[in-house]
Amino acid sequence: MSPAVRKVEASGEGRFVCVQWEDGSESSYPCVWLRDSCQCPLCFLPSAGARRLLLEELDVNIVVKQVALADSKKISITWPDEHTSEYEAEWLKKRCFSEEARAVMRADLFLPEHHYWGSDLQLPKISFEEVMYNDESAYKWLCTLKKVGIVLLTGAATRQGELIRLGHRIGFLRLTFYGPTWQVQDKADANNVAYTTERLCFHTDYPVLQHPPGVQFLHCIKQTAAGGESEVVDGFHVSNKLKKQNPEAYQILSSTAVDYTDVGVDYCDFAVHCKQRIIDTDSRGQAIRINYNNATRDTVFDIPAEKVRPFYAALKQFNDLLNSTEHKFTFKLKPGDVLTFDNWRVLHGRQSYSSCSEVTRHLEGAYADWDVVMSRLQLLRKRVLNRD
Ligand code: OGA
Ligand code: NM2
Ligand code: ZN
Ligand code: ZN
Repeated sequence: MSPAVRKVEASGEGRFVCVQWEDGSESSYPCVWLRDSCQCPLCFLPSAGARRLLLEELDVNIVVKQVALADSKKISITWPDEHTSEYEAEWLKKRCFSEEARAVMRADLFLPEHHYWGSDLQLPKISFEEVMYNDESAYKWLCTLKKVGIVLLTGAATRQGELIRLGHRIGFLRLTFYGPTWQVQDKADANNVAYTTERLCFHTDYPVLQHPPGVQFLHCIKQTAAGGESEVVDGFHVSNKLKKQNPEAYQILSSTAVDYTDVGVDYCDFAVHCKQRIIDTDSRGQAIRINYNNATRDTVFDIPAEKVRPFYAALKQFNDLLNSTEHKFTFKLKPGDVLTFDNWRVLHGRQSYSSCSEVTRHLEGAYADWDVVMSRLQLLRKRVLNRD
């Protein structure tokens, strides 16, 4: 049910407009924001859903000249220059500046809720073809990917090209120097440690890029009989643990800029360098992105000599926690499995397998950006929940 307005009036010497709702609650809107958000065709371009009004034209000290109820579902404001603006009740209510209303909007837009996990992970599984053709399944997939950080899609065809299809399902894949999709196989003169039969310890992919891929897909096309098991761990959960158990190590890993490097030839030739903090945090000190691949961590290390050993000690502590049986989850991909996970949150690894003259193990991999995945998630949500 859309909200109705009981009363509207200017307050704070005309600097605010106060709306009293039928349910007795109140919302107060700053005039500068109301003027800036005018929805009239001069100020707003509906076809783009974007503001036409230029900041040059906005008076930050603006006050209302007159405010009135057009009807119970709409208020109208006249500004000192006689420009008039109308605002729908529902539109206003959603944009209420109260702490609670902003929290609701934030949750709707960014789905920040995380379900942390350890070795007890119940790996979420959904059928690959259902995700391809059914919007509810696709919505479920992306919601779970955001919340849990990992989902296994099952029953894909065991041939290359399935990730291209999955990319089209969300929008598009992220191209990198390793190509639009890439083949994880034992290769002669491997240009990456992933393209050998060696063990890969817990890592996130591609911290050498300024904006590392947010989401990773690994499609198992062929699996070796012995070895090659996958390991995953919830990097946010482990970071929280580290912060509690060893605040000093957390402080070092969340503040030290670590050099990464990747030089070689694949999709094209490349020589990439980047500085990343291994635990990237937000303004409240909460981990928001793990940037850790021990293989591409540079031998160039641009920090003072006396800080080097403490850094390694901190990294060891983090690595030990990642590898603890309490935190890591081990499983083995089967042909037709597509592992999808949050590459900013979940660290992954694999056990070694024996080398052989023929190819015994083959995964096809691809990346997507969180921007693209979240965009598809929002569109699917509207469609599935039949809103807007
Ligand atoms: C990779 C990787 C995992 C595997 O290619 O970056 O982590 O199981 N591969 O081979
Ligand atoms: N591959 C799998 O950071 C990395 O080098 C991750 C990337 C080669 C595309 C590996
Ligand atoms: Zn206007
Ligand atoms: Zn990897």
